[in-house]
Amino acid sequence: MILHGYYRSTAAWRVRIALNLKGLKAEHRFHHLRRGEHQAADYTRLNPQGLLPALELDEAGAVLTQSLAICEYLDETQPDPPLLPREPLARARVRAFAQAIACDIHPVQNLKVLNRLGALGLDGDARNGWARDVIADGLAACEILVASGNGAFCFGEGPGLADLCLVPQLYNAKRFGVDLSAMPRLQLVEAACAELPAFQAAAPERQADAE
Ligand SMILES: N[C@@H](CCC(=O)N[C@@H](CS)C(=O)NCC(=O)O)C(=O)O
Repeated sequence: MILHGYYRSTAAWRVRIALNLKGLKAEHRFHHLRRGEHQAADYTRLNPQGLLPALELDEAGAVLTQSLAICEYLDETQPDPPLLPREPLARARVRAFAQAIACDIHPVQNLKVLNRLGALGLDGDARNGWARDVIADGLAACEILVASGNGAFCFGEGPGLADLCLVPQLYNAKRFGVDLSAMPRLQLVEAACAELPAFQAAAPERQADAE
């Protein structure tokens, strides 16, 4: 498999964690986001959205896009250890948490949105303030979604889809200066994930293209 990513792409980071949790190897190809390499024709042929990540499978010509779809594909083809619980209600709760981040927080603070805000006249401070506010609002809701849990991870005693979305999003939260003090449960989960080699090896600073 070939994973197309960038060290600081939080969506690619989710897939790196999933691959590591499953013990799956992939070749890594890097596309520099700030230099716009994800918009080059040889990449948009793979992902017409021009977004990272994309996963080229060993099956000739098969390419997967969208990090959550990729993680669920990996979970279905390599079920052990599971990224989702088996029971439907519990599965729906984990997916809801993951989507709260991947569908409702991350896209609003994504590079192309910040660039567009810049083009509309917002200066750097205002753009960063935008990102900080949307991440803070979204993560405050995430804290409530997992507040009643008492496992080490978002939903129980093992890491899964929710955790692999949370950790990269917390990294972005810190980058943009979000105050996490009112989110103790999210911070505990982050600390538990940080103990695991699968999360450690997926961290941006451990990637070959890290700057
Ligand atoms: N929903 C997509 C989001 C992918 C995405 O937005 N990736 C970012 C990097 S984290 C990207 O490629 N951004 C390029 C841009 O904003 O121009 C997924 O989960 O895969």
